[in-house]
Amino acid sequence: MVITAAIVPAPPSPAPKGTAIMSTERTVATLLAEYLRQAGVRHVFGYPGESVVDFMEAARDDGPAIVAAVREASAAFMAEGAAMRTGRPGVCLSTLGPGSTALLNGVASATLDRVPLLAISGQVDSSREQYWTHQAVDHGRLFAPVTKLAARLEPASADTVIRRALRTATAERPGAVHVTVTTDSFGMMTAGSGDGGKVPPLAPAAATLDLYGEEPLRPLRAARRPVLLAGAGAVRCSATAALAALAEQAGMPVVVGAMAKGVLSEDHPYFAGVLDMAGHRVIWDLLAGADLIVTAGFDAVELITPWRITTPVLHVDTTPNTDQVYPAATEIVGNVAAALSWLAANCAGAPRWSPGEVAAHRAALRAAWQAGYAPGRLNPSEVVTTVRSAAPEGTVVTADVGSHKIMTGQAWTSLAPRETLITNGLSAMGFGLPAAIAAALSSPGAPVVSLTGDGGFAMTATELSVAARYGLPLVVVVFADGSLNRIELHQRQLGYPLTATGVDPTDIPALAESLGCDGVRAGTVAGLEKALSSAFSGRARPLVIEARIDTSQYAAQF
Ligand SMILES: Cc1ncc(C[n+]2csc(CCOP(=O)(O)OP(=O)(O)O)c2C)c(N)n1
Ligand SMILES: [Mg+2]
Repeated sequence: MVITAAIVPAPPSPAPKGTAIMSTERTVATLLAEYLRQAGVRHVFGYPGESVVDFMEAARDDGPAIVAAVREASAAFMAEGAAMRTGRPGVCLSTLGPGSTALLNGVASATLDRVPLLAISGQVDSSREQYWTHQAVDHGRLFAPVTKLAARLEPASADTVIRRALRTATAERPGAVHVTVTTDSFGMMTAGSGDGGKVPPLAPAAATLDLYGEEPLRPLRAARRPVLLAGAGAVRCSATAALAALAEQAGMPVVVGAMAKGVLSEDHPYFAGVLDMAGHRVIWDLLAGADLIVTAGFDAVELITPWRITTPVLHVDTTPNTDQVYPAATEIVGNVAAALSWLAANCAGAPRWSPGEVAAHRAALRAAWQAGYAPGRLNPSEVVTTVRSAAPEGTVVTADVGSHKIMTGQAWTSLAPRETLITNGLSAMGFGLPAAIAAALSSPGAPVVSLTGDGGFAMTATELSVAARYGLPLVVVVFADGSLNRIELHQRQLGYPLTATGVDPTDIPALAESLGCDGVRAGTVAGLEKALSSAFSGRARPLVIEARIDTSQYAAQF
């Protein structure tokens, strides 16, 4: 079957700065910097070492700006956060050996979160590379399992390999690419470009659609209780308008994956909640009770619990249903926005669900994520909703990983895509604060909030000095429960004594002050409101709020 109707154009390549032909007189370092500028990359997040000083020098005048993190591990998460926010490739930089091994978590995270990332590491001089041991690690073997491509930049082929790296990182499904560059190579002249040295197209998906399997319209037209399940692929394809159109046209509730929050505004009458976050049983009951699930750029990495339901699935994504987490007799593969527009134009019949029915479902979901509420205490859901109420329109929020993420993923009302940055692929602690710093640098003027557990905060707190260095008016809210709560709950469920799941007491406001930030502590909703009262107006220093929470809601729900 050939689908011809309502093919919308793919979104434009993310903001390359023109397609100028580059001069062929370039060192590897200057060529790399020039390509990154042309690809719209404004920051390279990294940590220096001797092997990369030539690259940093090449970028010094015209950019991209080198942003020094406190450690490489955070730099990689900063690059991931910048890419999530902007849609353009994130870039991180390390030296050889200990620098490159420290990048690993953020690089793996970008691959599993389907975020385009270019990780660059220096290496010992090429004359010693094959035998040297001091600080020498084989980057190809180190990064191969956690990237789409682990390549070497050499003067003779740098031009092609940089284009290959950028295109590979951004092509569906996007992910991380690592390039290793020996110290001497950075300073060598490139062989020149035979084919123009242009940044390749970096658009996420083609405008056309392929159809595999059975005819797609018959099950959609026959369905009486269909539900849409949207994921990060819908964000990458800028499918917001098409998703809303299909939801309204067919009268379908829309469940989203955590990494797609905001792809349908959460005040839309057909918004039906976030999968596998707080209150997850209510969402799974909705999906189990549906007679058809239409996925929209949904990816298996957005699951936390196994897919146990038997509802038929119509798979719509940029890639075929290669994961097979669910069986699907029909796959519409290509640009997700185009596919949804085509379905909206061709789904006949009256709306299947009324807005009132979806509102009743949302009320049940809200009751579920508020379960375990402790009167008179500061509840995790109240931290999320209180910060949300204080945050101006257009606020970007990041969550770290733990119980607070599960609550934030459901209780934070997201109104637009790329405003809520969550990792659900690798789900590594230590993502949230670095991602928030990068988001603030990437979108000057946008309010940015980081919601983090006290464990993840302890891993990355010294990065606050980076936010202070740049005068970022970031608001960091630490869910202080003295616990690695998500793991503590497992120990409790198994009846084990608590082992190694405490978080050592820290005077968080004092720590924040020592790193050039303002710090305050709150233990009630009123106290939190007071702390937030001037948080979003005219500050030039980051603000860190230690929110002393009661964990009864977590214990009741997760
Ligand atoms: C780097 C890393 N190490 C360990 C884990 C396993 N893990 C998942 S949640 C969690 C607890 C997080 O504690 P905290 O940051 O205090 O958040 P809370 O659960 O208390 O909200 C741990 C240890 C992980 N996801 N990432
Ligand atoms: Mg905690």
